[in-house]
Amino acid sequence: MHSNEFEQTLVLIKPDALKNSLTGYVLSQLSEFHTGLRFAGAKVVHVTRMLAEEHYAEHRGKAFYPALIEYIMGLLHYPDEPHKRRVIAIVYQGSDAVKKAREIAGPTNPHVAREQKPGCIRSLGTLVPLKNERGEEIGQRMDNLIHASATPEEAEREIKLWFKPNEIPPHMRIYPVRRCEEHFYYKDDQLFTEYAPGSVCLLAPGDVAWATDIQALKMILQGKTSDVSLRAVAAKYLTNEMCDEC
Ligand code: 3AN
Repeated sequence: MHSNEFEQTLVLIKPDALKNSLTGYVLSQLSEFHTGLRFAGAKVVHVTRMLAEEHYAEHRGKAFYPALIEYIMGLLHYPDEPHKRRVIAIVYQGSDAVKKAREIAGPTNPHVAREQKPGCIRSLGTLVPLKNERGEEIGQRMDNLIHASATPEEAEREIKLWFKPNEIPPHMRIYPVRRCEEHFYYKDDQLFTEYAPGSVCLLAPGDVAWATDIQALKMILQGKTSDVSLRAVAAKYLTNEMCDEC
């Protein structure tokens, strides 16, 4: 089968990996020498609740969801040190990028990872019991050190959620972009075309944006339903702007 040397995937080095000083190890495991994958984008992100909830939207409603959100936001590993709450977000590019990063990450559950794939990154992770108010165990939190997109479709959704086009070099961008022709402001889950006090300018004329984001914003303005939610577009523009729980 013909492989796509421009395939991309999103890897997140999560707060437990940072706390355990495993960043260098993870980068080394994923290095071009070992995987053939190249960096297409990289940044340090203070994860807002909005970004966390959009990233893990598929898990909304599950017992472990609240802990999962607090985990990726760094609230669990750095409860009293907001300045240390961050993840490193990386876009890797190369043939079979999604599959290769998933293989190096290993199974989701660190115990399973240790049994089935000793040596994979997640085999160094840990499980933490989750309890309800009565102290009864209701599940487990999986502190598994890194995230790696599950499929090329998920990779596209996640890369567009975490990265603006101008954070990826033009020749490495694989999703269509468009130059914005109007202003889009955001405040309290609402979209405006003119500045409203307290609003944040997401996009201005001349800015380069993901084509699907511009399309979504236009549909939202027209009151239509869009595949990409307003929060999914806004989250990356609010990243490293202000923190909601500092
Ligand atoms: P993966 O990260 O391997 O793609 P997903 O997308 O199913 O796995 O789950 C995202 C994250 O949610 C996992 N990395 C893990 O931290 C957490 N998670 C998934 N399933 C469970 C579960 N059954 N119990 C606790 N946490 C879970």
